[in-house]
Amino acid sequence: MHPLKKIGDSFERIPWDQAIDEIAERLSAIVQEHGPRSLALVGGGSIGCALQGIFAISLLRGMGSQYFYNALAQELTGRYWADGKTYGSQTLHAAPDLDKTDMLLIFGWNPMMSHHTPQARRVLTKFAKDPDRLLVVVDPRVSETARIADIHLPIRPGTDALLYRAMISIILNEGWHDQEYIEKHVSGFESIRPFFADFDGKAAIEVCGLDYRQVKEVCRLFTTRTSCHHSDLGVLMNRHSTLISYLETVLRAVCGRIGVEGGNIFPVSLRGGPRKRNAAMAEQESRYWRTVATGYPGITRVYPPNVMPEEILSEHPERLRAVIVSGANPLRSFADTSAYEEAFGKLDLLVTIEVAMTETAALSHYVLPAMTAYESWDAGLTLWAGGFPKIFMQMRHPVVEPEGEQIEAGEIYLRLADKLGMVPEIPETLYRAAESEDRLRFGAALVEYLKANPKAGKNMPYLLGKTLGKKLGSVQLASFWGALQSLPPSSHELAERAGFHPGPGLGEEIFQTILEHPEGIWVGEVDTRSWDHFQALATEDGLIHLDVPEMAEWIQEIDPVKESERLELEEEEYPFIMSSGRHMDYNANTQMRDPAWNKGKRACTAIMHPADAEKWGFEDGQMVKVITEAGQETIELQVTNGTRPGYIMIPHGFGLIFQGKTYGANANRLTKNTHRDRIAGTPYHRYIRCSVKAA
Ligand SMILES: Nc1nc2c(c(=O)[nH]1)N[C@H]1C(S)=C(S)[C@@H](COP(=O)(O)OP(=O)(O)OC[C@H]3O[C@@H](n4cnc5c(=O)[nH]c(N)nc54)[C@H](O)[C@@H]3O)O[C@H]1N2
Ligand SMILES: Nc1nc2c(c(=O)[nH]1)N[C@H]1C(S)=C(S)[C@@H](COP(=O)(O)OP(=O)(O)OC[C@H]3O[C@@H](n4cnc5c(=O)[nH]c(N)nc54)[C@H](O)[C@@H]3O)O[C@H]1N2
Ligand SMILES: [Mo]
Repeated sequence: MHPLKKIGDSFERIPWDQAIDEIAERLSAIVQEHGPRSLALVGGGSIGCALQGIFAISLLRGMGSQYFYNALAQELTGRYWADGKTYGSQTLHAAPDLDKTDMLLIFGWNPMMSHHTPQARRVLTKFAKDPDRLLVVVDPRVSETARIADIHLPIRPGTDALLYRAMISIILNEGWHDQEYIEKHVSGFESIRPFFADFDGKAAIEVCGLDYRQVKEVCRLFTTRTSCHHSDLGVLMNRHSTLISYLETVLRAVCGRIGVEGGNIFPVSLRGGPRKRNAAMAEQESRYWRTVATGYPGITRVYPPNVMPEEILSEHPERLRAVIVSGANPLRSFADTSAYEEAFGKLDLLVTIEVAMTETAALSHYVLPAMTAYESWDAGLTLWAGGFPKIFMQMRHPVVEPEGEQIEAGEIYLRLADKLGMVPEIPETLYRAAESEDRLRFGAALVEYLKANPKAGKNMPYLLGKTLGKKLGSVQLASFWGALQSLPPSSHELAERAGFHPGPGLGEEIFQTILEHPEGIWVGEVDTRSWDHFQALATEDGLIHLDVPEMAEWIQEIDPVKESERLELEEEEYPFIMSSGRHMDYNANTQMRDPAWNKGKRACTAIMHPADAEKWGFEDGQMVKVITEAGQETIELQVTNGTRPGYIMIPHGFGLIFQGKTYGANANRLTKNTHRDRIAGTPYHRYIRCSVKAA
């Protein structure tokens, strides 16, 4: 509820001004002495609370640093990398067209529990019940989504790369691919074809523990129906993650399923417009940094949390020394808690902006209290995520007053930036215009000011925060208004179809309407009659590029003999495979801190198959010790056929300390931060070798 400063071993309450002054002073001293590479930002917004992000990143960049670490690089950056190579932009992602498809093929995705698509349970249940539609789930266990599927392929954990290579090879060998589509929309097909021509698909599918005829039938269905495909953490947080993302694009492309109705389509956002030629392939340009000790690039300019402990503990002169954390809890969310504890202990400055006294906050030099999602104007992914054909937008209103001195996270960054001298001089006229009831007048004054001071545009969020933010009572809301004033021309047509009036007043009209509708609005619509999905591609030639040299060597490693050798090698020391991060009704990342939420539930258990329990002599309800390369944790055992033999699952988001007491096991005491993807640095949380002993 109040800014806190660590003095000795405990925290003392200090006034806001003192906190801002001291932090600004220490930040600038560290950057002056060790260079901007010594500073990193972590998080920059939590799920559902994204508006502070633009302020946080502006502060980081204003200090000259590029080191933005975020959970996206715990899951999606490998896929973004592959999208960049094949579609020409790391921000173009093809989503399943659930409305129009009649077959959905899923790998490693459990939306019945993760709700990772709007109205997941309703949409998926309806889909599964429809006799004309087919749901196929590839998952090692009978997941809640596999349970309602028409076909379930119970794949051996960690072997999806083999299965994808086998499926593509079956499709090409049978001649089931879409030659006409390939000729029209794909480049590099002939050069990658040999990777699949002589591949022993039968042997591969055997290693995957699947039935060859059934897989072949799924291939036939996928190539003959109006099909689409989706995958998620089960493969993203697994062996060969980035390669798998690439193979998925190959599979969809050779089957002609990208950019077609009922296939995988590109959602459209008001901000992006239909064609977003985005050259954000930062890792290829020398002006974008790599991490100094581990040499990882920022994909979509996001760096992988997995390397942060090494970046702090390194002897490199430009190693990380100061970290600002906001809307994230690295000490529980990021892999390898022990490595993080050691690393964060070595920082010269750790500042955490939070709504709770988290494990990360407890280690910090300063803790700054942010308003929660209930106290401030904020929005999540629904703000700019886009849709197809209808585009949704929502801004949440504050519904309660904070009881302490909390302010918006965006404002905390603004105050720091101001103290650090990053906010341009603002003339009285602009302040006065902001006070007027007529926002159009403010808009005109702003345009005048920017004409005279073109460089000030760089600090837009701060400029808006300090002027309009005062009038609106929210710097975050002011920054959103600003973003709506600079919509690209393409957005006007989209918005017109949702009943808005194109022209200079559009941004203001949308802003007003959103304020009047806290439940969200349809803000735009794509005209599907004239819409060409291939307009969205950002490659120079407008084709999907399958020839990706970085993938060539990696694909050839995916061979049934080599893969089964690798898989068996580890089995002796660590007989179990663990999935660290089971999603269920009782967790939401690390956000459920008060154990009262899960009172009377078996919320934090390790689930094990009855056959394993019998083999190892375990009983339901007993405490067990799970041991990995990284460490060990004690957890309650739950025996259930929700998992498969040899495969245990534990949830993440537990092991949280609430009022001095720890509840449940910390999944990330068991994950090793070096166990990561070679390109993206993302963790293998769905494939961790472990042993289980009675505690
Ligand atoms: N209840 C709840 N919902 C959440 C969250 C939460 O903490 N709790 N977190 C949210 C967040 S941040 C995210 S990113 C999403 C993620 O949501 P999802 O991507 O749906 O992730 P998971 O729930 O991990 O589901 C992954 C599935 O992959 C399967 N799997 C494991 N290993 C393999 C494998 O080797 N191959 C294949 N093919 N499948 C495998 C698992 O059995 C599991 O059923 O969930 C969001 N929703
Ligand atoms: N072992 C293992 N670890 C995992 C995963 C896994 O499957 N297994 N999943 C990973 C995934 S997919 C993700 S996305 C990450 C997520 O991990 P993080 O990025 O750490 O995010 P969260 O746990 O969602 O929330 C972090 C913090 O945000 C704070 N918070 C909530 N609202 C606000 C707000 O309005 N303002 C501010 N400033 N703070 C707020 C909460 O108090 C919480 O401490 O975890 C990853 N960690
Ligand atoms: Mo996530």
